[in-house]
Amino acid sequence: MNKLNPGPGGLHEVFTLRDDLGTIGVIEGEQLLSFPVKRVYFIYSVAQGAERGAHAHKQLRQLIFAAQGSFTVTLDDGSQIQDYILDSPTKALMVEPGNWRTLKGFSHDAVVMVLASLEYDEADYIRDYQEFLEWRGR
Ligand code: T46
Repeated sequence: MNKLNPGPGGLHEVFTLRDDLGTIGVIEGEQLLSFPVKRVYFIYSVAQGAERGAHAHKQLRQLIFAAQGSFTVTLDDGSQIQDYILDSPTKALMVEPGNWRTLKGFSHDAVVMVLASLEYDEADYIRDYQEFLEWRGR
């Protein structure tokens, strides 16, 4: 994978092999999988117009990509806000801890794939924006 844009998160190009039989995308190596994957989850059948996320994580690192369809991830580190359009399985977004994230603009067929560094733990979430800003020391 190659890093395309550094920022509050980071968009990476997924190594992609195409031939007459189809396409294989490969996520491997320590550059992106710099954490042991403890959980894989996926989100699909998203209601039209829905916005997901609206929280931050204290420890969790995640690699997010669109296995199918498209959506936009907005990352806010408390001072900088950046939109990332995930519209191809050839792109993957690394989301570091301490970023308020929102996901919106889902296509009807969107499948969000997430590789996560930790198992699910509600205690790792910050779901209040003011609390997030205080936690970031803003
Ligand atoms: C992120 C985006 C892409 C579980 O029980 N286990 C899990 O692994 C997850 C992810 C969720 N849940 C439960 C917790 C809540 O009761 O499912 C419900 C919705 O979860 P959450 O608010 O986390 O869903 P999203 O789609 O708003 O956010 C999730 C991740 O939390 C977030 O880090 O980047 O997906």
